[in-house]
Amino acid sequence: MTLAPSPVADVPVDDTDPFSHEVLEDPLPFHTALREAGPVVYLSRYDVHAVGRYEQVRAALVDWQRFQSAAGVGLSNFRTEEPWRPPSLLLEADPPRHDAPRRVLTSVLGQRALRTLRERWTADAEQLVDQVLAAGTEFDAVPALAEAFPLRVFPDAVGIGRDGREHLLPYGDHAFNAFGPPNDLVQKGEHRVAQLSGWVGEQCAREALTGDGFGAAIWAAADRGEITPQQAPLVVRSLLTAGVDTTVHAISAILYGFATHPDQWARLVADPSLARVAFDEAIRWESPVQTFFRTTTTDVRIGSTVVPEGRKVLMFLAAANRDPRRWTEPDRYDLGRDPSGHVGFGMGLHQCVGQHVARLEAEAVLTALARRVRTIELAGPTRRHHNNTLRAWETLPVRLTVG
Ligand code: HEM
Ligand code: OVM
Repeated sequence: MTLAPSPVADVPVDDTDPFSHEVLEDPLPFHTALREAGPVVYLSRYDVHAVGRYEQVRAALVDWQRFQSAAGVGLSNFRTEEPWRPPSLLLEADPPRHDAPRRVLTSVLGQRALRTLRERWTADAEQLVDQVLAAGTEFDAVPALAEAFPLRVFPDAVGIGRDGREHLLPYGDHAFNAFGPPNDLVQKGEHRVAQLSGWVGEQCAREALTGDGFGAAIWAAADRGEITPQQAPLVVRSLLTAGVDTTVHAISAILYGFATHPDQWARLVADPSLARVAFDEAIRWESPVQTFFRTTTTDVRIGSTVVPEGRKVLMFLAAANRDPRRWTEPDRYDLGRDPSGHVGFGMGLHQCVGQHVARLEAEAVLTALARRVRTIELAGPTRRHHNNTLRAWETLPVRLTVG
């Protein structure tokens, strides 16, 4: 650790590339070093400041006035760089522009919509689990469950057509890579980005959407004047960007948690009402969305360091979610703890507006599995999927026993 000059005090400097394959394969040692180095660290590789402790990550998340989103929540600074697509009206907006789209999505994804979906998704999950188990008890859980369930229910819930749905995961994967630096992970997506963006854009038109989904509800809000007709397609785009890969990797995280903590699976089987805690604890423990950036709107003091105005700050949600200053035995996947307060969905104004959708999907799958599956174990070598923002699995071979 070296120290760099700063107006108030020396700030710890780290030259690690957090978006390198080495760190993406196993980010935990870097997260520990970041938290240990201090409340804020300068990442010389990217000329940004970073926070990894729970207290500072949470403080930045809730302070939207001094840590803005409208300059982009990735490394790229929209004040000086052209965004790769028109910015999100939610994620990449500050008040007051953020307010109306946010109100619309809060209502569209609210209690009433989810009540009707709960019954349908519970039945869909039972059916999928029956299908999977009928085909065998040893399989790769990523395609068979983690990808299959969200792809079975979410595009229908939004109301898009059947053609081209295979574009959803690659589009989301690229969007989450694009928050990072323009490294090989971004480059590998670039040859397809025009085609993928074109397809996603077409799905957001009123004519492309069924009459009864989230998409139609967003257009209905435009008809009522709550957002403009120009805004409606971009709000639909937010669902298609943020709503698929995230839930896929969250379900993978849950299955990996249980496969490596068999005592916790026994607990869930004995008490299926723990499905909700199991989901939030998995979000805390794995943090499927690992990081987001903010941009300072003024000089901001963090600890004894002043981050100047207009600078990018990288918030490590994943490091905060395992900060021993906040969590006891943070590395344990433990259904006995209260995971509330984790920052895996963010916090404050931008806190995930789709979290109840994600929770409902995961609860449906978990409840269906808990009814039939006695034990889950890993059945072979696992492989990570690397993404600049997401913590993900490519392969999770599992062996189940049923009874
Ligand atoms: C925002 C994570 C699922 C839609 C966020 C943020 C996080 C996050 C960390 C905060 C971004 C920030 O503060 O800058 C996750 C995780 C998910 C998940 C871990 C799965 C377990 C979903 C789903 C949807 C969705 C299913 C859509 C149905 C959104 C949108 C925003 C958002 C639109 C922007 C909200 C705003 O800026 O006001 N999500 N998300 N997410 N999420 Fe999710
Ligand atoms: C969006 C959005 C929101 C959350 C995450 C995200 C790609 C995108 O509004 O487009 O990641």
